[in-house]
Amino acid sequence: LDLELALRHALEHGEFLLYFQPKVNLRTGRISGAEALLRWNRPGYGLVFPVEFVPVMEETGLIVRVGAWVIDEACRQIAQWSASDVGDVRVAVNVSSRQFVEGDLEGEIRAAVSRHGIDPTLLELELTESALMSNAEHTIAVLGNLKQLGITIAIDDFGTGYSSLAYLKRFPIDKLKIDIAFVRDVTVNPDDAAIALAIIGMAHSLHMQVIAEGVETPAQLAYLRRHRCDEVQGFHFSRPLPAAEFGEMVMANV
Ligand code: G
Ligand code: G
Ligand code: MN
Ligand code: NA
Repeated sequence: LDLELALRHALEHGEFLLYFQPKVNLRTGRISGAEALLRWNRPGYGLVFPVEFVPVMEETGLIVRVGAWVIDEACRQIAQWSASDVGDVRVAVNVSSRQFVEGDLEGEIRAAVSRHGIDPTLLELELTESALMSNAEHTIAVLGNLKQLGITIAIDDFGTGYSSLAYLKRFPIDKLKIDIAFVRDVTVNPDDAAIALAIIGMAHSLHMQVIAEGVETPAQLAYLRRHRCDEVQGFHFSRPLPAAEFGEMVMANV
């Protein structure tokens, strides 16, 4: 309860901020965008990570309002970078299941895109399988409208949720994000390798892109590149960074 109050206070007093972790295009070797990751600069505690507070926000429903703030803040940052020497950066935002089901995602995105005057193709959403599976008609309608706007739709933690592969055919999905659980041992565990390769092959056959998360070693990177994974993200390249540091990394990454 104390934590819930503190989180409401945090939203009203601007204690949340976004960090940005680079995504790298394996064909060009260049930074292709970033995942925005929520942080809480809690007075007296320092920087608090999502694992400590996102579950509470999910339980209390506060994630719906904080999620709207994340979208607005991501668009504000995209606009700031576009107007600077950093240039256009595609930013992926995590959307929780409750935010997708209970919130007005489409309305919030339209409002944020127009408020900050950004190109909507610079915005990407990372949705989990569970968010999409709760109401198929709602999912089809919302994703269809977002896609028309030019938003990229990615499935986060792919392969770890409860879902049906049929939804890949029914929903307008652009990208699958291979969960870290299959990436960690991809070069040493044949089962993980088989799953990762199956995801890459299926994604490409369905004309979707594929990104691997949690890439930490040169061996994982080489394996994923050899097997035509499109993008990678992970500590091998960079931890999540404050916006200013991410901008410098982009400018250095000619
Ligand atoms: O940043 P970190 O690696 O600690 O993130 C841990 C988890 O928190 C990830 O699963 C990530 O999806 C989730 N998370 C981070 N930022 C957000 C956010 O803005 N909204 C939601 N719903 N989840 C987030
Ligand atoms: O579930 P989601 O994909 O949103 O999770 C993102 C989380 O993964 C963040 O907490 C981020 O810090 C973490 N992360 C990013 N890269 C790596 C990595 O290379 N290794 C590990 N162990 N975690 C990572
Ligand atoms: Mn994510
Ligand atoms: Na993940």
